Amino acid sequence: MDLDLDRFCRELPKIELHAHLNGSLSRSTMLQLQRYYADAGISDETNAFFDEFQIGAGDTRNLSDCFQVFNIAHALTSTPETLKLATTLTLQEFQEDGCCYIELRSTPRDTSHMTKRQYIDTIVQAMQKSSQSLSIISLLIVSINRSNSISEAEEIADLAIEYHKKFPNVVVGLELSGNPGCGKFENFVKIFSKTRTAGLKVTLHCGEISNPEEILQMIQFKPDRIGHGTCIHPKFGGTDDVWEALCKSGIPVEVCLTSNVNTKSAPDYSSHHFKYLYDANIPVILCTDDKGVFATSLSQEYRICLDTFLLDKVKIASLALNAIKYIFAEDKRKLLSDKVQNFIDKNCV
Ligand code: 6MZ
Repeated sequence: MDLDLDRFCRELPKIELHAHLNGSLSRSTMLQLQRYYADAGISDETNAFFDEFQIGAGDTRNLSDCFQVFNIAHALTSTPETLKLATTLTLQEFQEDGCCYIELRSTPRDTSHMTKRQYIDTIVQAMQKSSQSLSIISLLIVSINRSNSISEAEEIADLAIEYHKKFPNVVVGLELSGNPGCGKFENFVKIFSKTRTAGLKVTLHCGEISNPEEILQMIQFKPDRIGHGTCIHPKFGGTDDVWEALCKSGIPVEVCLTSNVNTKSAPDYSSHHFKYLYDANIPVILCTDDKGVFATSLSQEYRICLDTFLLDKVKIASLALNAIKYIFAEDKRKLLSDKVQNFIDKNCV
């Protein structure tokens, strides 16, 4: 390993635009959360499943299996106190990894200790508090799970609108995620149209499995970004039509290399669809997806990308610089661009 490049990827100020809170919990964060439950006398019942949380390289589980592991994290973030701690520790870890801006996403859920409203409120508070001690800029994208009922999704969307009005600099978007084999985008279109009219940005998990009809509906909806885009190119289960639609749309794609490889959505790094997106000049943003589950970090994703696709320092740093064009906090673009450009000027001679 070239240590110099490792350090370059770590110190490069990076932008994270696709990270699910409960998939991002590190082992050390989970241990702290467990300790909290033990001290509070609440049984969390996660001990037996702890080792199942991580889906590392070579794991036999695939994409549809991976959705079960989030229950383990959910058992550890079921109270306002632990959700707050999980948010704070996760933001800290992203900062330590050289990330200067993050749009963290999470699905509000009712638990026996809090409501969906308290769930959003807790994360917003944790982000505001963290901004006093951390330099990383953090914002929240509220998630709807494809398995949510329509009435549940409406409730979440209304809360997202309410919190966007109260905290426009924190709650910035709504996204659709969850097991791509469940639910249909068309059932959620009205909800996303309503939140968009209210000023929230939209990002959609799109084409995680082959479903050209839905991919086309999503592209025609013109989201601000899409996540994954795995099965859009004809080589990966897409069609010429959907690929052409994506190319014409200019919609940026949040790419999660290790997540796709570890869930076997991509056979290996070198045949990952990143190459096709990049070569077609479709804007790509390197992201982690679930750094805890997939045992990765944002700097590791940059390093893997550099090695696999033989990019040089300027090209890899340009990925971070270009990502800034697609962040939802438009007022932060100048500040962040100056920061990344400064780093490039100093380190890419
Ligand atoms: C689709 C995913 C995902 O929201 O509880 N999630 N949805 N595809 C993926 N690729 C692997 N990874 C995570 O974080 C966990 C939730 O994020 C979504 C799932 O709905 C999962 O339950 P939060 O913070």
